[in-house]
Amino acid sequence: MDPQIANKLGTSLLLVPSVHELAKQPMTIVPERYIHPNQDPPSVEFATSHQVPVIDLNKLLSEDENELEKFDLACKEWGFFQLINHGINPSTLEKVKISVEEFFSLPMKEKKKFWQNQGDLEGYGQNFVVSEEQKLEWADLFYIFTLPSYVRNPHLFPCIPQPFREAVESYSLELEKLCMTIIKLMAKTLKIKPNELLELFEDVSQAMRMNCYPPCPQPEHVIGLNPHSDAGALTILLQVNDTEGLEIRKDGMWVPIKPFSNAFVINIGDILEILTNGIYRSIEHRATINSEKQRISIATFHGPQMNKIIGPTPSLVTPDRPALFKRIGVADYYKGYFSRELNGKSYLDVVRIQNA
Ligand SMILES: O=C(O)CCC(=O)C(=O)O
Repeated sequence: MDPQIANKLGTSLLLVPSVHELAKQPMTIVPERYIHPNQDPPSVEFATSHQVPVIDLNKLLSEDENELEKFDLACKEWGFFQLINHGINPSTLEKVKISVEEFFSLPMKEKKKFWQNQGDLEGYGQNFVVSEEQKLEWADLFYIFTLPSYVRNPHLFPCIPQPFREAVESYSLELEKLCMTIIKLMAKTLKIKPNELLELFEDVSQAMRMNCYPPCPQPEHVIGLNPHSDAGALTILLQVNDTEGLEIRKDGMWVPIKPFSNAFVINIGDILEILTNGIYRSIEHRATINSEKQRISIATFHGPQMNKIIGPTPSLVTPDRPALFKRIGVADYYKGYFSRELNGKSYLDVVRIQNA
């Protein structure tokens, strides 16, 4: 793959101020540009009886039929699950969590060294800002391409201070392995030949989005991350501190997620929905803000190589279940996704076959 492809996925981004800096100022009313009126509140009542499935990777790997069935249902009905007993060394998690927290708490003059250039996805700042009128999210992010290693930005990645860079590198490799394990298990539960999916994920592409959501005096009027589904195949989310904020839309209601300590929250992205011909579904989610506490999360996105063409996997297209999506190049899918404001699952319609 041309290393330039990854770095040129976002071309119409506008630069915005740091919310981390803004939130340090004394404030009772947030600036108008951050106010998102008419947001649906979370359904706490629904959440008390419905929580995302908790999947035990140890059990899946020992071929526990009940767990495999639970995993298959989680991918079909929720598009989200928490993964426990995932085998990733707790010290790898601890190191990456500490380094990310330290990174966000660096003085602005240090973080400025990583500030996005106009039009770039990578770096410190924001994504999905495409117009001067658009409402902004209450968050700062640090976005980097991590794998394959040859797509790492030579002006960004090597400048990440140690031990943060080393922590990111070990975490990235462990998550790549975990992603492949999950994709193989999906091939099994979908009853398709493993290679039908796996050959797309040779040299998996991986990016990390580290999110910092500062506290806000009007949390119900701002949003940390707009409702969206992820573009890629599989997202592995690590909650860095114990402030909650992730919500997913289930049966039309917003359900808050309560991550277990050191568990991963895993979700299916649009590309996996396309590849599985709609059997496994990407689900809308959003990040809300706390009035007093900062929240930090690391979302690690995995997908096929940028130069691959994707479409429904042939063995999942049958007379009873015709292809629901058109074929499209992976890089083209991402380019369109990153050139718009986040808006639920609407971007998937670009490849949806009408009347299928
Ligand atoms: O911070 C979270 O919990 C959600 C992060 C997320 O959805 C993303 O980075 O795409």
